[in-house]
Amino acid sequence: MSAIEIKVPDIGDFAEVTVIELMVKPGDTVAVDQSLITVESDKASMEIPSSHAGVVKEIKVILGDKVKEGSVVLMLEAAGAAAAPAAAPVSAPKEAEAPAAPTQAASASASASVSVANQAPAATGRIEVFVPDIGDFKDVSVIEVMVNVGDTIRLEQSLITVESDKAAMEIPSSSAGVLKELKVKMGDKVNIGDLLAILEGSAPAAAAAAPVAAAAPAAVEAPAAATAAPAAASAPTAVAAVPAHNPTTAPVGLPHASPSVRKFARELGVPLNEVKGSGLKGRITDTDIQSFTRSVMSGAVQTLAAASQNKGAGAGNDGAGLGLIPWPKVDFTKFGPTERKEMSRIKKISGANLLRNAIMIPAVTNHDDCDITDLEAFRVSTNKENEKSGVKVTMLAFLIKACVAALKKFPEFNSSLDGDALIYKQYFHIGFAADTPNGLMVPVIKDADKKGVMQISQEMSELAKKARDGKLSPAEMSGASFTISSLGGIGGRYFTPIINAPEVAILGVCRSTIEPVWDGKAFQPRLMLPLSLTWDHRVIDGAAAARFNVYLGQILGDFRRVLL
Ligand code: CAO
Repeated sequence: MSAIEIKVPDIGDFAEVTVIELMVKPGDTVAVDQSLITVESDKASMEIPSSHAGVVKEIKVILGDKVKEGSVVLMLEAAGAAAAPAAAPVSAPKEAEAPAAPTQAASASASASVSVANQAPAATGRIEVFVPDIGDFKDVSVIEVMVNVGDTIRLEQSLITVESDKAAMEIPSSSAGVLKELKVKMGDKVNIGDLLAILEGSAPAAAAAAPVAAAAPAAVEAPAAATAAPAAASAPTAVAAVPAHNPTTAPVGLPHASPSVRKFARELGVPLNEVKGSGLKGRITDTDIQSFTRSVMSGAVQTLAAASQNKGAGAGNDGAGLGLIPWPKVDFTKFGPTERKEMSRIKKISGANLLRNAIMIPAVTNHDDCDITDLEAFRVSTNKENEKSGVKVTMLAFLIKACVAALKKFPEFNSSLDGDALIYKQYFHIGFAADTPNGLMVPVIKDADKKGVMQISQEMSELAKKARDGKLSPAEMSGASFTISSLGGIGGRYFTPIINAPEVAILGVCRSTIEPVWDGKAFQPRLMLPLSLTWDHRVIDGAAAARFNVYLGQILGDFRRVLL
């Protein structure tokens, strides 16, 4: 085994390129021709492949570094037969593989390029634009068309983006004029010399002298290095990939991403221009593609295409963004008379929130019953005593106080997820679901730990009235750290409430009923309250949820336990 330097090979007539992506790390085993880093010039991003197989010992570049031919990219411990023979060091791929006097060739091409470019804007009349020399690549795919028929094209303006398996490159126009016809479309395979577009030139007549030369792409304009570059494994894809024109304009509207990332996005059907890049200068990385895909799959975002498909589909997402089959569209009038009524604004808003919370939270519900016989007797007698005060103590107010005690004992139920961390709230703001003519609303009792049952009952009745009258302020509906949804006044046994994100749990309560409960000697008639606790399994375990319910039941059974 021997350590060898892997250097940037001949990258054509680019003096310096920027390292925009590191694709391997120390310890990785790399194969011959495996891409190591991605570098970028103004026009093309290109992956630098390894000329040898082996294990990466040390990376010699960091993101943002400027590198050029000969810069050391990394140290490799070469392995087995793939290792370079000592006589042909990897550090000199160009000399070893491209002996055809690259310096002179390159400068010859540069001057040819200049002379042609000088003539180019002079073209008039019909001008054909061809695919220039794109090195020794064949059948590169058109992955983006950047202009439309009728556009006025500047000299050097990028017309299309093509992609080989190693490099994405923009093909600029060799002439100025109005685009009359585009001869390629997305997905076409193109080669050097293919007719790309037809322009109508508008420049001075001097151009007539060499219209074909101006439009002709290939031999004259190509960097000679490209033709000199052999097809060896370590051959500098960049050289071959760089389009003939020197860049004069920055790419417009093209998302920044390396060829492998573009390929990855295409495989997943991710629209690259909708992905926010987190890399250097906003470059889109593999991780960005993965996060975007996850967000779409979870329903957190929609692609623009899915959004426009769903437009007009009412409040609902039709599931296209999740890869589900579309929502059934039925002509109900076939089956009987119907009437269409718009949903209330509140229903539309809460519907979208409920959908997100139902899909995104791995929620589980634990059901339990607790004995509130004594508590109910106390509540009834308290209300009798306080009849004249006008404040009626409700079971829900006791539930709020009992939940505060349970939240103090099990603080993760009073938390929220923040990436990989939990935010533990040291306040106890309890939301309660209120049924209103316009739909479900959740007013919040702030600092419930600091308030007595009487005060909570009074605030609840005021907030519930405001909710029914549609007069709740946003502040009165925000900041909850835990929510209770009580159907006790209506009926039912158990249900599975949906967590009100970013909270991590919600308590559902149904109607209490007298039931026979075995006390060890006999069945006793006891008032039993059904509890349904839904919790976020990312934050809470089933055992903790069962303990929460048991503790809550103990408190509701005997409030003196709060003092313990
Ligand atoms: N068991 C038995 N009786 C109960 C009870 C329970 N768990 N909870 C309340 N009751 C009784 C009350 O004691 C009251 O009886 P009286 O009139 O004889 O005193 C009666 O039911 C009505 O109570 P209420 O519903 O007016 O008062 P509340 O404090 O229980 O609830 C509020 C207030 C605003 C939460 C309630 O009116 C409400 O809107 N509930 C619906 C919540 C909801 O829609 N949840 C579902 C969300 S998920 O879609």
